[in-house]
Amino acid sequence: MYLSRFLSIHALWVTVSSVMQPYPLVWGHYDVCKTQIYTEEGKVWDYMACQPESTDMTKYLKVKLDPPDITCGDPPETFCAMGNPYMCNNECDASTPELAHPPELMFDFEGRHPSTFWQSATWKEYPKPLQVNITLSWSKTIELTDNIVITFESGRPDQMILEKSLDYGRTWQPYQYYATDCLDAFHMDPKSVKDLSQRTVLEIICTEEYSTGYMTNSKIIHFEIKDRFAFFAGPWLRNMASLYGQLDTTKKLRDFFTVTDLRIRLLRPAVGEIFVDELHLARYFYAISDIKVHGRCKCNLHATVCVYDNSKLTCECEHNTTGPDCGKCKKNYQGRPWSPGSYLPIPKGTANTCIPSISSIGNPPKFNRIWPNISSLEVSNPKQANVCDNELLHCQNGGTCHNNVRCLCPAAYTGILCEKLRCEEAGSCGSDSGHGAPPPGSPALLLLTALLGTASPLLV
Ligand SMILES: [Ca+2]
Repeated sequence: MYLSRFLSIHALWVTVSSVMQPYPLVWGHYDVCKTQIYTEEGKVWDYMACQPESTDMTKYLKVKLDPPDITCGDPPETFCAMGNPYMCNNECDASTPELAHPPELMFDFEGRHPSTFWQSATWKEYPKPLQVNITLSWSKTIELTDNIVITFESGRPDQMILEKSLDYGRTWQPYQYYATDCLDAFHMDPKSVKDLSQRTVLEIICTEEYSTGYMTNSKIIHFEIKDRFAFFAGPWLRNMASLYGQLDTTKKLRDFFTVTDLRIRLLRPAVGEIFVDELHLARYFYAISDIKVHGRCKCNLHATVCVYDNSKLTCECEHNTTGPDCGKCKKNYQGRPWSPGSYLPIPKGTANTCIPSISSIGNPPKFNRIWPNISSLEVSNPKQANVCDNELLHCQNGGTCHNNVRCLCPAAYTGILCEKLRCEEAGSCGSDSGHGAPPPGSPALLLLTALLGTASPLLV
């Protein structure tokens, strides 16, 4: 039944798409962009952002440890139970599969008992710090869509930093600090993600929530993606349109959830007491049984498919775009500057399809330069005369904010924030709309709205 429903939706969508033929540049390839979602009705297509499905990204990463020989078992060694220094009958031996704890055991299927885990050598060189960097690399920009979850087999570390890179590991920036005592470890006041707000959502915090040593039963550390989404989409993430609207217009927010690499810097193992027990250093080590990273290939809203071929992730770009992230227009399709597609569904969003180059279409594309009435804005916002910014005043429909004083609109749009269709102003929508979206009340749009919103009886 679900399949037939899907086919019905798809057949109707094809019909809708054909009705929309007068709007080829905006709509032309946008209808290929759909994602599968699970609803009470089963699995259906959701025609929203043009992006690959979110998935378990640990299947596609490469892991690197630094120092490279930090994994236990070479030479074999005995370690003690964390809570009991006299229980030292555990053995790590890299040459015996049953006693080895290599890094790949952080990413294997969990669910069996006992769990499988990577383990470091013990802190036998104390007081020299026992520090390990675990680097996860995708060689591709990805967007995180769910919490990063690290499950420790031993106690959670006293000090740890989660870092990210956006340039394949050349430069790094902190994502979150974790410590039993943030002030002592990092000179930062402890905070929880729940202390943040829409305005401060990008703040890098130090949290003490997950660093309570080995005395607690919980072995899990989170990097909270969903709590950050919730500042825009509500506590149950029901208002995703609001989040998508923010992502469309705020590059910093998009970049925040984007990474090419992650690095877990383990700086001090769980000690559990104020002093390290120097007589039993085999109690102190790191062990991680599982790391979860959920996300999707970043294709700049120009692809629904990301392929893994030759150990490499690549977007299958639509909309006449190209590059590993669909980050530029194809040759001969540079008729207007490249821009990402939009997260927001049609009609608010646009595919921002790359159009044929000037030489092949005759007329150069024009961007409207809007010079808004600054003084009138100053009245409502005396401290800040911004017409647009990346926080609250967003240029719409693919417009870009220039120096906070004007929106540069795509050719089909006008208005201070590019909110109006140019053809609407001219009263010519429908007659010559090669560069525009259909007017809000057009039959095509009404049919689409009915289809996706309220027409469920049609699909039974
Ligand atoms: Ca495991």
